[in-house]
Amino acid sequence: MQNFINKLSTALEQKYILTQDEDKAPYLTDWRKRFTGKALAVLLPGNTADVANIVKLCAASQVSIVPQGGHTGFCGGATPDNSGKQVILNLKRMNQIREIDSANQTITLEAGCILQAVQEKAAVQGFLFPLSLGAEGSCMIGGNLATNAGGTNVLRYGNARDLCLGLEVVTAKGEIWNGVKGLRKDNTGYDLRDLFVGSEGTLGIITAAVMKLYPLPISQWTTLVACETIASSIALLNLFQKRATSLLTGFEMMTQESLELNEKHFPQMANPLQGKPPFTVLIELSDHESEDHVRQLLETILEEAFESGLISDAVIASNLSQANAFWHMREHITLAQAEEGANLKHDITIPLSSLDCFIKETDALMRTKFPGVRIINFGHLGDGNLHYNIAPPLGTDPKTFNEINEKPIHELVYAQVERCNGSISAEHGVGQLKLDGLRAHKGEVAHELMKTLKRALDPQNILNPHKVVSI
Ligand code: FAD
Ligand code: 2HG
Ligand code: ZN
Repeated sequence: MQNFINKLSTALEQKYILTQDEDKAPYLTDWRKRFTGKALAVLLPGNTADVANIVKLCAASQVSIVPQGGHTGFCGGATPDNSGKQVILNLKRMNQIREIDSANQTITLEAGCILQAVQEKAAVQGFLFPLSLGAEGSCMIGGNLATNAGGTNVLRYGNARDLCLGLEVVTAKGEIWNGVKGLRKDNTGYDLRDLFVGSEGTLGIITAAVMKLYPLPISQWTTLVACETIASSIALLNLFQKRATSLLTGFEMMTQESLELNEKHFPQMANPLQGKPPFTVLIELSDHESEDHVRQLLETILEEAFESGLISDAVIASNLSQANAFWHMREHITLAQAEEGANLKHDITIPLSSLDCFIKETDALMRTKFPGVRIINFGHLGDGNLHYNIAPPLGTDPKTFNEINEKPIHELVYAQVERCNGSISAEHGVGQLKLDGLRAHKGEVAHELMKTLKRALDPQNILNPHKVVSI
């Protein structure tokens, strides 16, 4: 292996080849501290040619590569295995914005750009880069594309895939595919871009992308409302979709149990709504016309919702800092869960028409079979995407509880997801966490097709092996 490390120094300056334990350590464990691995080396390429040269060397020596961005993913996709024979290819040095094309409303950027930096850069030029998620201060565009990240604006602007127009990718052979085009129409055969988006580093290494930009809205209004049932939350969503149409940019749901956990760890984030409603919904409208226009629209819809009994209370944010506080309350649930200790995550989508039934049935089954568990259910209701997370009963050691109950709890939730024709991964991907689950969920034909693609694009199986599909 020393021979291989020596060869690497022909492709990359020595200081960007990390082989000492203390240098590698920050790259070996994911954000959630759920996965840890070992690595032969951590490589920090500075440009696409570096990546291509590294891949060629790895291919020649049969060394497998784990691509890595901010390492904030929830499924262990960016964590190496325990063999100590894989290299981590972290793209953080590739953080240049190549171009903002105002007429085309696109941004061309390298994979290592931090999401928040991209949003800020776009805003300075008067544009909205709509991808937005809790990890935006550390996740990277390459990771967002590789996981097809979702977040809080999908309802209006779509997920990472919908925002992507073109890609630059280094293939498993170390060739560079230049698909850096900002075209909204391009029907030239198979869509290679769509193949790499969401492939979690198993088919190619994304080095750059062309992404869509939108005009910055001139006004945004945020409100928190109280709903007694999930059915009324969905009816409320449909009302907003009908009355506000494309002005509706956020529709998030938090159960009382989720907010209680939040308040336990972040008392400053108490729910401003009265009476601890079973479901708190955060709604955001964005407008390009005027403050008054959107404010009046919001008030009219809320009045209608009160009159028809869909909501029992509402608080409209009176300024930006209050709006931010509402969003922080929503985004801190993940952090509150991390503070509380290990928990079991389920990132699922259910058709909105089956969501009421899913929650009622699954809650009842969960509470009967696993008495005392806390159901930390929240998520992007506008997308039918629930984070149906399970925290162990109070007073139980999370590690011991999860060791015994992880498998049957996942089985219960995923059986319910199947019954409702939903998905076991809405936005977080598959990685190593859901490798087995995917095989069962996807169906044999689809799973075989995925393996065929993997074999065709990476016949040596050197790109992130045993993530997403095993061949
Ligand atoms: P990493 O974790 O480094 O990698 C993720 C996967 O992509 C791995 O399989 C890796 O091998 C691969 N990969 C990384 N870079 C490349 C590349 N350049 N080329 C090829 N493959 C690559 N996700 C959501 O979808 N919605 C949310 O609302 C959301 N909220 C979050 C909130 C918090 C607090 C946290 C910690 C995470 C959240 N996530 C969310 C999950 C995570 O942030 C996303 O999955 C994000 O897109 C991962 O980006 P990353 O740069 O950290 O990728
Ligand atoms: C969110 O929507 C993220 O906040 C995290 O996707 C979800 O913590 C989770 O399970
Ligand atoms: Zn989410």
